[in-house]
Amino acid sequence: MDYILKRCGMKILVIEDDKFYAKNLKKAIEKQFNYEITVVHSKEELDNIDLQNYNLIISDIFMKDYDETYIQKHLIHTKIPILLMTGFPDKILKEKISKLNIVDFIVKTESNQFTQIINKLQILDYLKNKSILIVDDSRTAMLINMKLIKKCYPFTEVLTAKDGVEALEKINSHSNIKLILTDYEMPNMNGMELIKNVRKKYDIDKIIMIALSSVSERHISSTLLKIGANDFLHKPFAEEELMCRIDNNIKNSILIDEIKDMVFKDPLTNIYNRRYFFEVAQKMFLTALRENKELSILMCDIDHFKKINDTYGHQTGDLVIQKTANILNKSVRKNDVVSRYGGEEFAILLYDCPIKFAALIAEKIRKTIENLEVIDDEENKIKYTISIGISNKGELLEDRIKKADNMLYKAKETRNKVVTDK
Ligand code: GH3
Ligand code: MG
Ligand code: MG
Ligand code: MG
Repeated sequence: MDYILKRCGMKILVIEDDKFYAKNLKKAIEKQFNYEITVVHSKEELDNIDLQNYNLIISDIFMKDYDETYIQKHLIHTKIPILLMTGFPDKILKEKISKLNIVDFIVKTESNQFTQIINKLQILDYLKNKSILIVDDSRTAMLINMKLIKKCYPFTEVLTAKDGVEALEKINSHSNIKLILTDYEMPNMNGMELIKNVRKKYDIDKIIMIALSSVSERHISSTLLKIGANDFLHKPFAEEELMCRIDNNIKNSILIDEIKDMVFKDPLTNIYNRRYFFEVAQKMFLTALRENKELSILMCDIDHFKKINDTYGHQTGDLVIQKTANILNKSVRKNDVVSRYGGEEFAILLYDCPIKFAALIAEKIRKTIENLEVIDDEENKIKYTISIGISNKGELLEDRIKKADNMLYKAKETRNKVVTDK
């Protein structure tokens, strides 16, 4: 799927004679995505369109003023991926349009209206910066699956391995693999062992594994599912069935990500919330003890924040909280955790960070905020400061948080200050 989503700014052409349906479809897509949608309702309009300007075509197969042969003739030379909307994609229809670059059929029913299209667009968007790994010892099977995947999905990379051993190597050296299609019977390491090994490190929502096998013993499929395959397909299967399984599993992943964001992220700042802080802090604390690493905790609180609210209003207060969250996020490493602990309070976990470095980071944050000027909607220029307490001591996580909090309390004696637990 070379064209789709790769160019910046996604442009979609919708070919649909039902004006009411097209208008609502355009609205539904625009509500979710920042895509540019063009709708054509008739042959004349379509004749005047340069298809090369689009990344994706969503087309109805039957239109009032022409039959599918027109669509077929018009779209046959384009390499732009097509999502074809039909009432029922039967074999005869599929044969007729087999030369078109159709990447999926959208089955229109009264109940699903646009959900199928929106889901499909979500899935394609989600996969554009992820990779897939196909594991099979049969070169023929591998090539067939590769061709299908490359045609129908916008993965950044399509990786391959001829057995479980090679697959594990690829997984270790590529961090963005989201989906693995694996054969069962392979030399060196079979699909069962591969799944077991992958699951030691990656949960079923991190890497999706779909097992494919022609073994006749039916109990194999249930065992594969029980040890951690997300799905199973018996060979031979229809290409579209594989695509449905992929789509369903990716959709689940998207939903899980959304739920996690809702549970663990603060909507105002989009950084993690207090719940996530405790969830991760406990794990990090134990890992640090086990691996003999230092874990520093920073408690930060904006000074005289109430005054900002009282002087400029709540909205400006919110803006100051957002800016602060941004600065905190930018001041730490990728694996550190910044969370909104309360109203204008933030807690930061610095993993493998001795207290001396933690103090330097805190001081940098304090200075950045001291030198910052936040400008609100009414052009008010707001100056403010932050106080920070740090600790890396305490046998229990709760003790360490309490100690950092005590240091913050001390910093508040003067404000605009960093106090370290020495
Ligand atoms: P100190 O220097 O001692 O920390 O004083 P302060 O005014 O910053 O602290 P105080 O705890 O007295 O007041 C915090 C205020 O933050 C009170 C609350 O109304 C406000 N606040 C809490 N959450 C939000 C929020 O999400 N948005 C806005 N705008 N204000 C909030
Ligand atoms: Mg095999
Ligand atoms: Mg405060
Ligand atoms: Mg406070």
